[in-house]
Amino acid sequence: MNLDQETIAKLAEHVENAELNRQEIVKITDDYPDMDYEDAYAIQYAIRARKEARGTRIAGLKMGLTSRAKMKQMGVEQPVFGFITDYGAYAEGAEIETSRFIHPRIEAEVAVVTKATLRGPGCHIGSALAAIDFVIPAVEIIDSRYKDFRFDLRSVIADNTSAAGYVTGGRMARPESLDLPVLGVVLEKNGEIVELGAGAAVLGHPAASVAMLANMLAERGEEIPAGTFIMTGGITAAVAVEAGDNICVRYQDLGTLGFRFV
Ligand code: 0L1
Ligand code: MG
Repeated sequence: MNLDQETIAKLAEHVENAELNRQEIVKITDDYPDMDYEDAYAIQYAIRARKEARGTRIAGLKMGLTSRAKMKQMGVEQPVFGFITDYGAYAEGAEIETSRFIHPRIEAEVAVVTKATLRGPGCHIGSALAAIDFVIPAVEIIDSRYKDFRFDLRSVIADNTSAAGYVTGGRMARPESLDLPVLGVVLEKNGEIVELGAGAAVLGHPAASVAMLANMLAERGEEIPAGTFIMTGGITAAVAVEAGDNICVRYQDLGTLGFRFV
């Protein structure tokens, strides 16, 4: 680590305030070029602690930058993880206040809920599938706190991987009833198809993303407890949204998830 605890706490407050006040900031590596990955996760965990101290419940975990295309674009080989909150949750049919965000984008994903503890290292698709209770459609709302969504990997980790909200709905299914890599997704905005994808966009298999999360947490001496809700990562590219947009996401075998921004 290159930053001291006082700086970590100061940056956590700075980035969290940007979220709470919907005010964009410049990426923090501009002022702290020596910030390393450990510092970045320390800032993310400090933001999480600030929220928990105010009574926010951590509703689950998320993986980000899980598609090869997005990793290549960022010039990185490693996906990232973050947390999601109780106040970020929306149900199918929701009217989502666009003013809660700075410049929101949505990504079609699948989420899973686990039924057994998952502990790395050495966690693989098989162990992840055995630990998944069910799969459910989920659309992530990302909202980088950085100006124009311009950041580097360390800055985005500190900013809780742009996590801002998530909409769940559709139909749950047991993982063994699905062929997750070829599970098709169609994302429509205002009646027009804007993105298409299949589960394999997520590290080849969404369960591989769950396994990777367990292995990344193991490096910190942590595990994924049973009953954890996990957003596995974007199947489609992120789509910018604004007030008035109607979103409909069709999932093969898992129903349809609709909501709108007001
Ligand atoms: O969930 C994601 O894949 C987003 C990770 C952070 C990068 C971004 O804001 O696009
Ligand atoms: Mg995502």
